[in-house]
Amino acid sequence: MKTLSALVVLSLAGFAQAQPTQVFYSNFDSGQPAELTGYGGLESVAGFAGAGNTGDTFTGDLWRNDGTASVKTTLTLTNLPAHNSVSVGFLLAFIDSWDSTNGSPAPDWFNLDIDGTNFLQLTSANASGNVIYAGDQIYWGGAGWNGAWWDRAFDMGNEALIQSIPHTASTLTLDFYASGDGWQAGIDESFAIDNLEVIVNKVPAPGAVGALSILGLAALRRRR
Ligand SMILES: [Ca+2]
Ligand SMILES: [Ca+2]
Ligand SMILES: [Ca+2]
Repeated sequence: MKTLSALVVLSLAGFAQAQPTQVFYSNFDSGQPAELTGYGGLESVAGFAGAGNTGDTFTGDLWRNDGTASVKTTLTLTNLPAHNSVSVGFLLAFIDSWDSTNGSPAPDWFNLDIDGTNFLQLTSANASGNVIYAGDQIYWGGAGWNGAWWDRAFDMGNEALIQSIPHTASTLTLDFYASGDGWQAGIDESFAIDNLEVIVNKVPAPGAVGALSILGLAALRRRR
């Protein structure tokens, strides 16, 4: 009976799937979302238009931050429903002459902090250097900003570092900013985001799974 009980618990635990709820989404095509504050502004996606994966491509406008190091774009969410973890997705563009971590002047970094803790620190070699974020690259070409430099973009929706992050607080803050001793900002280097999405995941509490297990075991007992 102990073996059977363990099997029932295991099989029912499989049903305790995370239930996702989208708590924020913006494609930046109808103005600045109220939840977004700080530095930056709306601009046309220009040559990035259509780049991306099915159903998740650059369209209309994006949000570009061409500020100096550590000048932040901030998303603040409040009154989140009960949850155990959070997942973040967005399209990320490295615009103009990024110099990687080993070009000149370098390093150039894109950062994402979640509730004040750094989760992403990424770079791109658009003009010099050779270290490039090894993510889901969706664009490499001249998208139409300043100078002859090519621009690069990634779909961050499958980046494991920002999926199912343990989180239970009712508020969430995302800070997007550049940094690094080589950061030149302005028309030299900037970044942009589009299709920003935040999902909270709710996994049923262990108590709920336990109750289900007892019910399942009782059902099995009746069938024997
Ligand atoms: Ca857009
Ligand atoms: Ca540069
Ligand atoms: Ca630089």
